[in-house]
Amino acid sequence: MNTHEIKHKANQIRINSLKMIHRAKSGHPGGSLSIADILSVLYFGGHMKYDPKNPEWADRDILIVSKGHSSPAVYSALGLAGFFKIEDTLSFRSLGSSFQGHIDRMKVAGVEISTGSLGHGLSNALGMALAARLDSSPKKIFAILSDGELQEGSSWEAIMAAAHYQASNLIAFVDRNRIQLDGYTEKTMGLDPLSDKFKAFNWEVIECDGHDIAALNSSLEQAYTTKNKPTVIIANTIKGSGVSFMADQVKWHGVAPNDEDLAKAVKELEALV
Ligand SMILES: Cc1ncc(C[n+]2csc(CCOP(=O)(O)OP(=O)(O)O)c2C)c(N)n1
Repeated sequence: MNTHEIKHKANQIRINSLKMIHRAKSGHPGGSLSIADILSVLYFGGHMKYDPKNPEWADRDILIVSKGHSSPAVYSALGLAGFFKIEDTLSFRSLGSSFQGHIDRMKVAGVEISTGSLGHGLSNALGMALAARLDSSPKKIFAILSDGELQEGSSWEAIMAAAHYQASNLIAFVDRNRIQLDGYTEKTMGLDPLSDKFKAFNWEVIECDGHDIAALNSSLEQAYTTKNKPTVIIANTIKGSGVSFMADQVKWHGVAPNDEDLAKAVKELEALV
C-alpha cells in the first residue's frame, strides 16, 4: 500500500475504535488513537509477515502490544488485516465476547501475548527474539510500549537485558504521547531525556513523528540495518490524535464518547483522508 492508503487504514482503525468504545460505553480512546498509524504501517506497509488464514504460521513476524488497554486499535487493525470480520469487534467489552477490554491471546487471532498489566510486554518480546535467534529464524519481533509503562522498573530490566543479549531482531516502539493515566508523564515521573536513556543502555535509537507514515516507514527500514543491538523507535505521538477535542487531553484516556462526541469525531476523521 502507498502512504495515502496506509493513512486511510489508520483512520479506519481510529473510527472503528471509537465506535467500539462508544457502543460499550467504556474503553480507552486516547491511547488507541495514538498508535493507529504505527499499527497501520506495521500491518499494511509491508513490514510484518503474517497470514490471517493461518495466524500461528511458524515464520510469521511477531507484534506484542504491551499497552493492552489500547485493545480497540489492535482489534481494529487485526480485523482490517483479515484475521476476523471487523464488524465482530463491535461486541467489544460485552459479556461472552472475545473482544474484551485488554487483549487476550487465547481469545483473539493475531494477538500474540495477553497484556493489560503494564510493564511486561518488552520482556516477552525479548524472550521471543532470543528464541527466534536460537532457531536461526529470520523473523522480526516488534513491540509497542507506552511511555507510562516506562515508569515501571520491569521495563528497564528488559531494556538492560535486550542490549546485553544483543537482540538485533527486536524493534520496540515507544508511543511517546507524553500522557499516562491521569496526567502528563513529565509531571508524574519524568522520562526525559528518553533517547539518551536508551542510548546509555546501548540501544540503537531512532526518533520520529509517530503520525507521519513516511517517517515511520523509513525508521523501520533503518532499524532493519542495526547490528548487535536492539532498536527503539521513539514515536512522538499525540494522545487522541485525529480528533480535535480528544488530542492531547488527559480526560480522554479512559472515557467513552457519547453519541454527539462520536458523530463529531467520525466526521473529522472521515474528512482527513
Ligand atoms: C501494572 C499496571 N499498573 C497500573 C495499570 C493501570 N493503568 C492503565 S493504563 C495506565 C497508564 C496509561 O498511560 P500509558 O501507559 O502511557 O498509556 P497511553 O497513554 O499510551 O494510553 C495505567 C497506570 C495497569 N494497566 N497496569
